[in-house]
Amino acid sequence: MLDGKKSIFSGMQATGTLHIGNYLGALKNWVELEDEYECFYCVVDMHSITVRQDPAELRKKARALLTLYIAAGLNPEKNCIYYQSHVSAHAELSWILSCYTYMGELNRMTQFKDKSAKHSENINAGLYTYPVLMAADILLFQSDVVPVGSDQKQHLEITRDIAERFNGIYGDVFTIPEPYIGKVGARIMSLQEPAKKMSKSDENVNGSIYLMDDPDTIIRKFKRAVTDSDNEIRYSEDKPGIKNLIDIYGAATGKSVNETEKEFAGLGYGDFKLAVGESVVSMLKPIQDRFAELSKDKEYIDSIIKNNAEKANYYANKTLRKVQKKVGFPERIR
Ligand code: ATP
Ligand code: LTN
Repeated sequence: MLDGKKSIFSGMQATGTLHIGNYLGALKNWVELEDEYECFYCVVDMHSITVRQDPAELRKKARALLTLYIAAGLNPEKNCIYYQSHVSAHAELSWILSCYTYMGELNRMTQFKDKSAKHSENINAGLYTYPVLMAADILLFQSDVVPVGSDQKQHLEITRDIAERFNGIYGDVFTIPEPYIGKVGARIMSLQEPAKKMSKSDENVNGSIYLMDDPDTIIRKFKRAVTDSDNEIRYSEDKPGIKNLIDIYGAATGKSVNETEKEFAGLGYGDFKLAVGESVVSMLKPIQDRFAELSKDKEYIDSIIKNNAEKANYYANKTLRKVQKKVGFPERIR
C-alpha cells in the first residue's frame, strides 16, 4: 500500500530476448492491472549480472526491454517503468534483508540450483543471494501484488517469509505481498522440449518464439514444434506438446480449451500448428510495430527513464529510511 493505493511491483531481467512465455505469463497481465494499482515495473539489470554479461550488450538489452514494456501496452504515465540500477535503495535494502535471511532458506531455491548447474564456472554469491535482492525490490514499494509466471512462486514465498520475520521483530514495516499468477499462459513450455519451460537462456532458438520474430520465423517454428504422433488435438498431460500449443492458442485468442478442441476436431496437427502460428503472428504484430516506432524516439524514452527513476527513488527511499531507523542506524543530520 502506497499513499492509500494498492501497489504492484514486477520485473524482468535484461538478459536474452523476450519470448511469448514472458509476454503471456507476465507482461500481458501487467497491462491489465494498471488502472487499479500504483504500478512499478522494473528492468532488473542488477539481477542480470549474476550471470556474466557483455557490458555494451547489457546496456542495449536493458533499453530494449524498457522500450518493450511500453510497446507491449504499459502506459509510462500510469506505470513507473525504470532501471533497478538507477535506484540505489534496492541494493541498500537488499543488504539489510540479507541479515534477516537464513542460508537454509536460500539453499532451497530451485532457480539457484538450476542456474548454478548451468553456470558451474561462475557460482557467485550474487546468484545465491538473488532472492534477497528480489525481496528488496518488492518490499521497497510496499507491494500488495506481484504478477509473475509460476516459476517465480518460490521467490515470492521467501519474500513473504523475510517480510513477516522483519515485521515480527519491528512491527508493521512491510506490506506482505501476494503473487498474481494468471490463469492462462503462466507456464509456456519450449516448442522443442515441451517438458522444459520456454526460457530466454535456452540455446535452442527453435524452442522459443521471440517477441521480435518475423512472421515466417514464427510459422516455421510452430511447424517444427515437437508433438506426439497420434494426430489428435486433445488437452492432456500425456500430450505435453499439444497441451502447450493449446495453451498458447488460448492465450493468444482468448479461446477456452474446450472451444479449441471443438474447432480442430477431425483436423490434423499441420492445420492446428499453422493456426497457432497465425494467432501468435497477429498477437505480436502491434507490439512489433510500436517497438519500431518507439525505438526511433530517443528523447521520449530518455524522458521516461529520467522521470520514472525520480518517482521510484522517492517511494523507495521512504521505505528505506523507515527500515534504517527500525534496525538502529543513526539518524542523518540535515
Ligand atoms: P532466463 O531463462 O534467463 O531465466 P526467463 O525466460 O525465465 O529467463 P525471466 O526474466 O526470468 O525469464 O522472467 C520474466 C517473467 O516472465 C517472470 O515473471 C517469469 O515468471 C515469466 N516467465 C518466464 N518464463 C516463462 C514461461 N515459460 N511461461 C510463463 N511465464 C514465464
Ligand atoms: N526473478 C525474476 C525477476 C525479478 C522480479 C523481481 C520479478 C527480479 N525482481 C521482483 C518480480 C518482482 C525472474 O527471474 N523472472
